[in-house]
Amino acid sequence: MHAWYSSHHLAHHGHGELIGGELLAGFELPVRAERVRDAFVAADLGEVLTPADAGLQPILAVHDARYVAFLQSAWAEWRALGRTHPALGMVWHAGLGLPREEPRHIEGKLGFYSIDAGCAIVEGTWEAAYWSAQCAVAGAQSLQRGEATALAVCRPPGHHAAAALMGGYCYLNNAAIAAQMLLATHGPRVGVLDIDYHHGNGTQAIFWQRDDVFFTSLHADPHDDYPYLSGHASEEGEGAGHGHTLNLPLPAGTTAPAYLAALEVAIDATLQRGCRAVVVSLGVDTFERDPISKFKLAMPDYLEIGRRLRRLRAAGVPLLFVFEGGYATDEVGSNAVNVLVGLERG
Ligand code: Q9C
Ligand code: ZN
Repeated sequence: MHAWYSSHHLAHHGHGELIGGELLAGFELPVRAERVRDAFVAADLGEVLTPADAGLQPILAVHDARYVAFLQSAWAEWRALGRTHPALGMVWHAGLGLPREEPRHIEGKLGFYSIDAGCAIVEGTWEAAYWSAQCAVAGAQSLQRGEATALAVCRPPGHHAAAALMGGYCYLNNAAIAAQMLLATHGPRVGVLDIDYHHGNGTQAIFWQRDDVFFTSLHADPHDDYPYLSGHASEEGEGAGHGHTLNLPLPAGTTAPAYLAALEVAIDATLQRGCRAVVVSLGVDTFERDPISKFKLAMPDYLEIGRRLRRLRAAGVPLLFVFEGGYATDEVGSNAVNVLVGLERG
């Protein structure tokens, strides 16, 4: 198996995060991706490769061109106001239900293209987000060449980003970009299995009205945790997409037995929908010592998650793992890579 990693992610750094109304040091740190890469090497699972530049096309197959242009120019527009600190929006549509028109002012644009204040933009944000997406693209190409498994060490993460919205540390939806690519070779249907602690609201939104991508997600009950506004079991997709979204919210304090039971439900549903390739949004913020989460998975549980995923492999379904959340920096690498170890070695 190959892991796709780009050091460009290091350019996205130096921003804080609004936590409970205070601007504090953020949790989404460069060391996270370094740890995942290091753990992949230490586990001797395969080679770490640097993605080629596949350009904007695979990104634009998922994201609006105006949004992508905003991401590319946001820092320069912010700097033009004389500001050198990270850019952060303060104004949101918040469901007024009124027509949307792109503002000219960067402060307006930051809000226009955000679901929350979780996405500061610094000088290197576009560079990092672009290459994070290229890791996912290269991972999808691994599967397209016939490989059974690949890992995209994406940073920044992606599953909270929608077609024209950033949020929750995410700018480009790496998993959605890969799933969209895989449709060309593994259609008519591919799956996205999101096991990050938080609901993959951006991915859900992107495929909400579509029947070619089956989205299923295990996450904290949104009544009690971020992203609060989506991820309920009642959300099943709309129009042609009805029945192609499956949310499995779980309560605070969830441990392995309930978690693995929900994972089996998600795997069953993915097989039942006839998905011929699956993108796993691999967040390990379900860990008991994660600083922002309330599930209680222990280190060996990640091996077991991988073992359970063998059922997809046995059905001939290739798997692309796309790194999402996970903020316990000492264990994030082992936890993410243990999923792959459980899958490969049982
Ligand atoms: N007290 C990902 O894991 N802040 N994003 C939540 C809860 C935002 C998480 C604060 C968390 C975003 C990719
Ligand atoms: Zn998360």
